[in-house]
Amino acid sequence: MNFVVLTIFPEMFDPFWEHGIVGRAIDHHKIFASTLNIRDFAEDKHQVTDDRPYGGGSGMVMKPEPLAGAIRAAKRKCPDAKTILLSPQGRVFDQAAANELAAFEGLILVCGRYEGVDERISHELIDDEISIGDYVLTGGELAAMVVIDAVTRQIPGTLGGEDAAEKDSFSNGLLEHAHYTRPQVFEGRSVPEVLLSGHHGAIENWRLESAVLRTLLKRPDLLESKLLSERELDTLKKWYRRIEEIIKNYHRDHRAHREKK
Ligand code: 4FV
Repeated sequence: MNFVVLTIFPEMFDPFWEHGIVGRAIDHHKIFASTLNIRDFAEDKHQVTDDRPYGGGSGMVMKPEPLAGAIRAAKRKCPDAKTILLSPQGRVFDQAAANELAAFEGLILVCGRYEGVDERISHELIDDEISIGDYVLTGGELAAMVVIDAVTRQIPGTLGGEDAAEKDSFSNGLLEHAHYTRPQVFEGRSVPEVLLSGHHGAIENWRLESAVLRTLLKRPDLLESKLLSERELDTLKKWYRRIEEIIKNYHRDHRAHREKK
């Protein structure tokens, strides 16, 4: 995977290329990453990359010429790459998009600034538009880092264990189970016994239940949009019955309580 980032602030990426999973993936040549400064493709001596909007209004717009020059230079460098503009108008980025983009030879990531980029760039030179969320950033750089980070994790060999990415949140459409590490007791709270049992079957069951319940409590929308496995469905039914029983017992006890009064 070859990432080419087009930005007027390439220095923002220096620390990003040097740390964590992305930094190690670069060191181990699992991914290649570079930036192109859009300013270097501005034709005037002041390297201007923005101008006032036609039709008036506040803010500035990124000029098409420097952007076009930078994109064409990146495509020469990485002909099979997909060119992506990071913008609030894009499809919202998620794990499925990260998995899909990880299959490409390369990604050219165009970072806008100011109010946005001249529309004629989107038509001619952009293959896909991606948004990291429904809010407005001051620039596309942070969005590009989010995409690079999530896509890099899907490149085989970049995470510790081979299958680490498969066990991720969202990889099976559920949130991840709860995680614990030493000490066994922290401020009076101990680790669930089953995780100390060494009984892999029981641990796996516990983790499935933990993932299903956390998803039910925190992101029930994910349960509604996913094809549930037998075991996931059984876990939900078990808790459905449990809750039914609690309600039934509550009414029974409440009735008894009311009748006593
Ligand atoms: C954005 C987002 C985003 C819009 C104007 C940069 C800003 C400025 N990019 N997901 N949300 N971009 O807000 O990707 O040029």
